[in-house]
Amino acid sequence: EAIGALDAQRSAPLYQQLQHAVREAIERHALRPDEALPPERDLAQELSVSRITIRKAFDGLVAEGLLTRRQGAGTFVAARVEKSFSKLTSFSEDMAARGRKATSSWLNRSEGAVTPEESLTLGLSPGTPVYRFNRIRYADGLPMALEYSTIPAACLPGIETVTTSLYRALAEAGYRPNRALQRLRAVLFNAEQAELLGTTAGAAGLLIERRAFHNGQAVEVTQSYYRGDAYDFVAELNDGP
Ligand code: 16G
Repeated sequence: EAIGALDAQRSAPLYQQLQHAVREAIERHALRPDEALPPERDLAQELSVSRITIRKAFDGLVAEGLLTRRQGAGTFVAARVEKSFSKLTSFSEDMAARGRKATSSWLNRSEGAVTPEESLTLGLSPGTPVYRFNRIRYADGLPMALEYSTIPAACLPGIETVTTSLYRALAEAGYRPNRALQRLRAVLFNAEQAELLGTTAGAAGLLIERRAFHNGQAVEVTQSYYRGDAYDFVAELNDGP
C-alpha cells in the first residue's frame, strides 16, 4: 500500500510509473530510509506487472542512489547521510565513518594562478600559484557531490599527490586544515550538474563553500555541491551569545 497503483492505460511506461510511485512514497515518508521494499515477486503480483518491469524500475532507482540492494537481503530505501556542519572532516572520512567506500572521478585537474576573487577570499597575494581539483565524489559507487577545490601550490609537494583524498595529501604535507569557515546555500542543479550526479535537472542541492586554514594560513577553498536528496546537515548548538 506504500506504493501507489499503476495504470496500464497511461502513456508513461509502467516502470517509469513505478519509479514515480516509489519516489513519491519516499517523499511522503510512506517508505523510510533503510526500509526494505517488498520482494520483487510479491510486488509484481500486487501491482499486476511483470518482474522485469519491477527489476527495471528498481535498477534505475538504484543508479540514482534512492534505493540500494543488499546481497541476499533485498532492496532498501537508501539512508541519507547525516553530516556534521561543524566538524572539519573530509568526504573520505565522512564515508569511512559510515562504512561506505569513498571514490572520486576527475572532472579536471590543473595548475594556475589565483583568481582575483580567490585571492580576496583566501587572503593570498595576486598571482599565487594554485592547483585546482574538480571531482565527482562517490559513496559505494553512487554519485554524492561535485567538488571544485583550489589549493595554494605551496601546500602540496605536487599536483599528482592528490589521489583519492585531498585532506590526506594535505596532512602528509603538514597542511591539514585545522580551522574553516563555511557558507551553505540551496541550489537547483542545472542539466550538466544533474547529469554528472545521476539526478534530474532542477533537483535540489546544497552548495557549501569551505575556506580552510592551517595555523592561520589559507590552504583550501572548495565549493561542494551535495545532492539534496542524499544529505542532512546537522550541528550541535549551545546556549550563549
Ligand atoms: C569535504 C569538504 C571539502 C574537502 C573535502 C576533502 C565539506 C562541506 N567539504 O567534502 O571542503 O575538500 O571534504 O575530501 O565537508 P577528501 O579528503 O576525501 O578529498
